[in-house]
Amino acid sequence: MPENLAISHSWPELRSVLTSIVGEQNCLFDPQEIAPYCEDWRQVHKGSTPAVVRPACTDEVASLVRMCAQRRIPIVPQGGNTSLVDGATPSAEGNEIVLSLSRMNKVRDLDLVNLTLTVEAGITLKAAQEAALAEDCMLPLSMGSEGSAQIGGALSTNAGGNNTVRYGNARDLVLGLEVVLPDAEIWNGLRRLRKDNTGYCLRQLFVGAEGTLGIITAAVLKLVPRPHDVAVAFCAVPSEQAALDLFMLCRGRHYNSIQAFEYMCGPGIDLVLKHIPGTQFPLAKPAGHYALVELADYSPHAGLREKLEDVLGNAMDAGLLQDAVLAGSSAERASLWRLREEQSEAQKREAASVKNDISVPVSKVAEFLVRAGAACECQFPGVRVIPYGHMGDGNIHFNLLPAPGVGNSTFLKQTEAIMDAVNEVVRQLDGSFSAEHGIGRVKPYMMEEWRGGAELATMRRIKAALDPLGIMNPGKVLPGEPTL
Ligand code: 2HG
Ligand code: ZN
Repeated sequence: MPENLAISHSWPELRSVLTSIVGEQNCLFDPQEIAPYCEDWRQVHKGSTPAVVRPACTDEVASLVRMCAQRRIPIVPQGGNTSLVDGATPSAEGNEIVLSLSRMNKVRDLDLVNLTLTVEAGITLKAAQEAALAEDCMLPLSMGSEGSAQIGGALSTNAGGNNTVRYGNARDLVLGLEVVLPDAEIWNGLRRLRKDNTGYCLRQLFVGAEGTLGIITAAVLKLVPRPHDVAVAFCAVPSEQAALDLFMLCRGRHYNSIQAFEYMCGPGIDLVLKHIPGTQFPLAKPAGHYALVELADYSPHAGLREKLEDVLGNAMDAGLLQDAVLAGSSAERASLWRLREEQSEAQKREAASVKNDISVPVSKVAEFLVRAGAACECQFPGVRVIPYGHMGDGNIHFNLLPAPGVGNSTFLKQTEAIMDAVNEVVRQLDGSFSAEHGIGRVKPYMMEEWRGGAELATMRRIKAALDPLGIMNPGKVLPGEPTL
């Protein structure tokens, strides 16, 4: 805990205050009940907290924040707890309260003419998608963790996912926000306007701030009509460059319908087939590199399957493609997508991994894969390089697993050295060390080097202006202690 945060409370008194705000059944004090809120999804980071509170509404969030501000108690806002950079769990010191948004999971409004969905922060991405689908619309934010990840967390990290290539990040999909500020004031910015030039764009300040500037409690999200024609192909390609060339070919022909273009490598697919029951390899023989292409159109008569077949035929003639399979039904689409979506889970079941969620300009993504792979193989002999990700928007999850026979804890000691090696290539290619997972508690130490000077100084000023007590998710995003 920062020194300036003097605790002026006793825990027994605090318990009764928390209970009076959210009710007894929504305050967890029992260490066993609390444990899942303290550990990250990867089971790498374990923190501790005296209490988890689960408010039901924005007013309750505001009361909790007011109470914490008065007593200088730091708050860790938590959604689905799917952060891959330890952004949503408390520190090991045990003096931060976890504020879980899970009970705030209502759909507040769906405006079909305006094409907007207003939801509370604790709704899962999947539930929000389903609410849109029920009205023949689509919420175009989609990712492997969508069954657990919540809208508040997705916005707080500016999540990307599989459809970024067409619809952008979470940031591009948000029109309005409701936020409880660190002084407990509620900012109701739930506007549903597509044009609204009224000063600084406050909502974008909270998107990607990882809960360090306030707690997002509700959001207005853009919808699109539900696509009625979808074509998916799983492709074996001879190289990283061929994958990128295939992307360019598909994008050039179908710029308005390309919805996802994902890269996977041979060892990554092998891990999915090994660890995820029910997955099947869909091609005749294995390859070194794969791409998953999805085209979607709002018209049911777009003929996308034929169009995709045609473009893949051209790719084959040009030597960019070794083999491909097109899904013939929605069940087949889902099973091809599982080969991509289960990459993260399969890696987790295999061993601990060092994750590098990086981005480079799309034009450099093949070069990045080749150069970062070579750098790691040379500097960390035997390490297993298993990258995959959103090639169409230049975001690769450049993950590494221990060499056979090397234990997880020995391997994880090399985390910083491995990240440095990868980031060196990222830097040379004008990329970023954090693409869509955020900074959390894992990467603040990189901020000085990558964003130092005017950029980091401005971020610190914003933090100090909005959260002068430093009670909002301390230790995340910005390096060092909060300043008064
Ligand atoms: C994905 O694209 C997620 O599957 C998770 O962003 C990436 O686990 C990872 O490294
Ligand atoms: Zn991703």
